[in-house]
Amino acid sequence: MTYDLLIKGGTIATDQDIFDADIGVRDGRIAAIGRLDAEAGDIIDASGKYVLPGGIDSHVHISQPSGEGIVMADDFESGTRSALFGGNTTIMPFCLQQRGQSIRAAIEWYHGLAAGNCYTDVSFHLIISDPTAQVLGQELPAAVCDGYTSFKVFMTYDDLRLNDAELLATFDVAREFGATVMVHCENEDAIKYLIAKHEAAGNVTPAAHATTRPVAVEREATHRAMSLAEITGIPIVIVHVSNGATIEEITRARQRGLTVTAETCPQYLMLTAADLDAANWEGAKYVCSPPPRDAAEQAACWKGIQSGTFDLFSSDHCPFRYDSPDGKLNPKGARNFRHIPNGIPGVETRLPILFSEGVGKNRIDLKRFVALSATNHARTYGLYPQKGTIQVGSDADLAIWDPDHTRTIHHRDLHDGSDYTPYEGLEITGWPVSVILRGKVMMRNGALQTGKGEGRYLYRK
Ligand code: DUC
Ligand code: ZN
Ligand code: ZN
Repeated sequence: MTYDLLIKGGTIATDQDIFDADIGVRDGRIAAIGRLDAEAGDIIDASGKYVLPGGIDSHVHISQPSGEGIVMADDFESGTRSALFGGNTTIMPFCLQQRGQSIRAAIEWYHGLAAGNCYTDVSFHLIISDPTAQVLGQELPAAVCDGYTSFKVFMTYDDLRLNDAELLATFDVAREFGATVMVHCENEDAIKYLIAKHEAAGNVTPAAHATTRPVAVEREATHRAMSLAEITGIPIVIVHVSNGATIEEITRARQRGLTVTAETCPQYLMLTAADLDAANWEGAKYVCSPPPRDAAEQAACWKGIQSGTFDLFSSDHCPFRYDSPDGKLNPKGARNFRHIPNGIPGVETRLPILFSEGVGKNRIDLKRFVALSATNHARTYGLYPQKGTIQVGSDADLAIWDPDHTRTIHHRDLHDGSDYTPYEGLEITGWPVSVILRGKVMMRNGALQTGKGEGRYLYRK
């Protein structure tokens, strides 16, 4: 048998090129690309379909400790299954170091949750919430050397935020050991001040989540994070950018010579602050940070996607059940926006939304879709060219898309552990129909082909 799997007759796209060819897969890797007439253990007819690199979602929260009484709606099994059905073959969730916890303990615990449960490959970012001398001097360098080469830091949330001195010290470790830093940019003191004002005025509905985190809160923190990166001399990743003023800050920093990678997410293209004002506290379904803005900011984010300002399009999948005492409607969250857990599900709908709204509506071409959905994630986080492209020698991680298939998003058809989708009722043209992970057909014509446990952990250089 020449190939284990042959994918015939499809249109292949990478971030550089679009062409018609077959793909031969052997031992989990792409062995040949061209007009291939050879024996194969399995053949997929991809005529009329696009064959794309499997999606890489580099911003996903799964089983992350989320405060007393609050439970994330996805574990590794449901989260990676949902990712798979959304055309992904790798996701990058966050391994949270809780205050007082060692990095090693956090990593071991998180591996325990992932092991044997994944439908996609996974690789962890760390979240550093307690940058003690021991953490910065020993634990973090050791983790980076072990292959945990990226971490996120927060400028907001009491139990996560780092002050400027802590950010600088953490950035210095990243520079010394060559790690990649992602920053959640929102000014916590400004948010606290605005929350107190809103509460004093009795303004505590979900809509207040957006008005206590206005654009300036994000723009100022982004400027500060980039300035601190400049002071320490590191490249920086600004995650989940929601608006035009922040994009302008990023553009200016780049013009000064700083290396800034920028990410946006579907919620900033498809939702607005008006969604948080939905009746009967349903606005809680859309509470995420930074919050969705307005139509003008959506347009600014689309422009950033088209112009190349944004390198990454990620889901920021951070799922909580809506109608549940451990989710959005927890006893306190059902009465005050301040206690609604921040985050929305989206790992399965990220790529269909970008395909339908982006490629389908001629806002971006297929090469840019591939760059935003897979290749740039692999390049940014040290997985390229093993992942994120279609070339001989790369892992055979492939998603076969039917560009003409139209279906409306309903949560009942999705595969995550939440009880809603923020995109209920959105009509999508273009869905992944089959997904291949390292040569194994995981999903075929919309049907799961395997049990959990095929996904592996990816250590990075
Ligand atoms: N930041 C994230 O990146 N995800 C969800 C919540 C948050 O604040
Ligand atoms: Zn964040
Ligand atoms: Zn996130």
